[in-house]
Amino acid sequence: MGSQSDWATMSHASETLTSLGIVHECKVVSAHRTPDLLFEYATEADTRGLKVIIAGAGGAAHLPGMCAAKTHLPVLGVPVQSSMLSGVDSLLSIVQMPAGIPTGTLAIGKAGAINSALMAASILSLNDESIKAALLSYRTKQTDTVLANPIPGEV
Ligand code: RP5
Repeated sequence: MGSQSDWATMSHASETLTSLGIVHECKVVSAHRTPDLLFEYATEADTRGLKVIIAGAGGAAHLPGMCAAKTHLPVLGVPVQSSMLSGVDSLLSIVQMPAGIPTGTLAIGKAGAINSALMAASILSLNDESIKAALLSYRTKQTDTVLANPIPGEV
């Protein structure tokens, strides 16, 4: 994520990954404040064994796009809700990548953070049966919870 202030949002991605048993690391790497670290992180990601990168950032959110420019690994961008423009600035900064360097863009805020983890799990499940089982179990539990909780008074 681009700042410690993004952790309130991105912790939801981390918690979801943990609940699925997916080993991961959480780091602050800023496209603006630590650009050399970002280049190093993205350039070395593949050889370090990373498979998917989730990049959460707010405002002029260059982090996912710049990260994707320096690695062929899938980069999932989470627009963090900003105080001035409610995250619409973050969303547009991440989603409108010119052709050639893609970023997968999730929803603004908590929902996007959770879904970034589920999307990462979906990608990893293509080559990992235990993650596939964990993801299917997560979805089944979610469905069962909805079905077990009808609108009060309308059972
Ligand atoms: C972005 O600037 C970060 O991703 C964060 O969402 C935003 C504000 O950062 P702080 O000023 O709170 O550190 O780079």
